[in-house]
Amino acid sequence: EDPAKLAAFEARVAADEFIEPKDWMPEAYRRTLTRQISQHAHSEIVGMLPEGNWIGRAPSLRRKAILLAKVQDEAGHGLYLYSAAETLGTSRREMIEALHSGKAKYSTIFNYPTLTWADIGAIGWLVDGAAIMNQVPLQRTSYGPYARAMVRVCKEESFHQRQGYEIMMHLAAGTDDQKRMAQDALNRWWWPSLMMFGPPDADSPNTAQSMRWRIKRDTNDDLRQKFVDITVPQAEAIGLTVPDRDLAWNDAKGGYDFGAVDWEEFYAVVRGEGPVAKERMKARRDAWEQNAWVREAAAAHAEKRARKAEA
Ligand code: FAQ
Repeated sequence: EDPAKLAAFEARVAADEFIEPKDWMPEAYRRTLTRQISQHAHSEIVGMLPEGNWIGRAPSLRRKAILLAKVQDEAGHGLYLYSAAETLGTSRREMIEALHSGKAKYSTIFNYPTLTWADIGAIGWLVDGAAIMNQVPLQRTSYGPYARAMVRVCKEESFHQRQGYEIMMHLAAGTDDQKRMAQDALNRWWWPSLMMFGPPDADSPNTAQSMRWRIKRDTNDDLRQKFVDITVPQAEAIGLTVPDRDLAWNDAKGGYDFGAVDWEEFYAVVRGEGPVAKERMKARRDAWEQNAWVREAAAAHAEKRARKAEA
């Protein structure tokens, strides 16, 4: 790679300028962005499954309408992100094939089952809460199309987080059974939510370069700490207990100390061994195959219109 071009690129990144699709960029920058954005897109789409599982069983019409809108928002996020990734030169079809063949990753969090209605509250509160913590700084990521996609995504995620917390608030203030259900959901989703931020900085192969190129604006551990600091008081406010005996406020650092995340579990889930990983991938592959007719019809329609325009 041309050292002068590389130096000019790095100077632009250092000056917080956005890099745009037709600008020169190092191949490794293109590669890591394609990896991160496509993984992010896959997470949005696979992330529709655990909640989609409850649309038909939501406890009221109002809850059903809200959940339906939220799950549709996630599809929209996936589409903006696939579009942003396509500007780097990989087609959507290639990205989807990489997901279906197991080559591309998606967030570990979506490999856990949604057992009760409280899980829908916990996902909005904790999973969307963690997603916002990670995505607000990505509005200033160095790649223009990714940064701009994040603006709208963050606005929607913020609504998702509040609707989840509101479900938890109602359950926690309800009957003993409802409160137990809310606490059980928090117990099961807490640790997997902390894993969403990725491995500890010391074991994160991509962080150092991604921070230099301003693809990432904060490290995995910094975002995890911020998430704990914001979320623990939210649990306390509704009378729920975070399932961590080592959790303690640390005055000196102005944040909570918290227990060790089970990284063995994280790596097992990354390897595809999560509790419902097989079901998730089967649902994605089935949807792709069963809806092939929609893609074919859209392509035939586009071709017909193009022919008409020519004539
Ligand atoms: N799951 O070197 P690092 C949502 C992989 S939010 C699976 O630290 P990096 C909204 C990582 O890819 C969820 N794999 O990597 C929603 C790498 O492997 P590779 C999605 C993980 O990229 C809510 C290896 O481990 N959000 O969907 C995970 O610098 C509710 C080493 O890790 C995003 O994707 C994990 N948790 O940092 C939807 C945000 N963590 O690729 C529906 C954008 C790490 O080298 C319902 N992404 N790995 O083979 C990011 O900010 C970063 O990519 C990180 C990972 C922070 C996730």
